[in-house]
Amino acid sequence: MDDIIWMGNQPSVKELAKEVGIEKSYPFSKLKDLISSAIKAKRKVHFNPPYRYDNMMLLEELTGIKAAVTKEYASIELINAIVSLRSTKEACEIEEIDKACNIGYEMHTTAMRLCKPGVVEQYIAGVLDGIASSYGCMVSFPTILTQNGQTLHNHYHGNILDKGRMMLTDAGAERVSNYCSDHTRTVPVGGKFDSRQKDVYNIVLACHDKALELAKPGVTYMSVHLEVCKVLAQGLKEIGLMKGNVEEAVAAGAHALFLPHGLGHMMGLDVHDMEDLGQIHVGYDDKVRPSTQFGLSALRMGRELQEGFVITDEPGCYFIPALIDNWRGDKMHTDFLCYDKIEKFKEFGGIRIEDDILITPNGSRFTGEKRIPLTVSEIEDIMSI
Ligand SMILES: [Mn+2]
Repeated sequence: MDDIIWMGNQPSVKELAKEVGIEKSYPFSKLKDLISSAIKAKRKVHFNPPYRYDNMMLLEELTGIKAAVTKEYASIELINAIVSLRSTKEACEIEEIDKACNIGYEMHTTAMRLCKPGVVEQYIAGVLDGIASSYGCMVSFPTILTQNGQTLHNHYHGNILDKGRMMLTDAGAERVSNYCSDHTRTVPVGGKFDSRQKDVYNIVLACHDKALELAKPGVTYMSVHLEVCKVLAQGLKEIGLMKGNVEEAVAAGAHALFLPHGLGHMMGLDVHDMEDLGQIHVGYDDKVRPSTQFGLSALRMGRELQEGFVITDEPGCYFIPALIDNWRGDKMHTDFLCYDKIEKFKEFGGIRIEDDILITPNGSRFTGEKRIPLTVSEIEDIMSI
């Protein structure tokens, strides 16, 4: 009665269980006895790696395994089974992702229209939260919206937008079903790219297009990432920031000064889908193993693509002053990096472009009905309205 008074009629646990297809219920109070007898009978008890402290403590109570080490006893068989179920999206899941992307479209196009000199970042970030809420959703992760896009996960929204800077917005919507969208756009404050911004932007756009061209079933995302890095190095060579042989530069990891993260990750029921189960089980397998090289080691998704995967395509180009100083001081990759020229880009910031793509039988397609303005002219057009 108390629940009804304060919150209205609530579904019973039994009703909730039925909704997800559980026919036979078992009282929670008996769970410990059930597990104890299974352990006594030397049966393996399978559980996921817990990431919430209350679940760690509950697992300690149920299994006798100390909370501090429950993760180490998580079941690899169960993790692999869940990853294989969730990696390939069904039609009803794709429909939810498409709907989340449609809300993402409205969030990003609104951010572009509001991006004017003198506006405080937090105002725009707040409007984006409100758009998600107005569709009964929430944001799929704390919005990244900043004119300091060179900091990859910048959640500080206190700057006043300055003419001459660019605003990077990495944001998405999460539906009640928990399916997400995750897009990034980088736009010039005030609506016009200057020539240097246009040059770097078009290099990142070429990287983004390269991934779309290559992503299809049977291709590893690691190989797509590396091809994208070559497009980046080639473009930076053409504007005088890199030099030497592009293949060798990428093999050495010199381009990672500008792109210290990976091309993308699985996306779906969570924005970094299934990574709470351990990224290694989601993005890698026996054939494709993670690299330890700076930059490539941050690639979350390296394994072979299959039809039905939803992944992000999110290359970027960043000028991180502390990293530039650090590498220059250590004389890192001096055969490939033109530090005198790079020095002049220290105030540039960073650019990232991100779309969510569905792997189809022969290639890939964007998720969502409409593509968020992407090219220099598309962005300048929408920002001039
Ligand atoms: Mn992302």
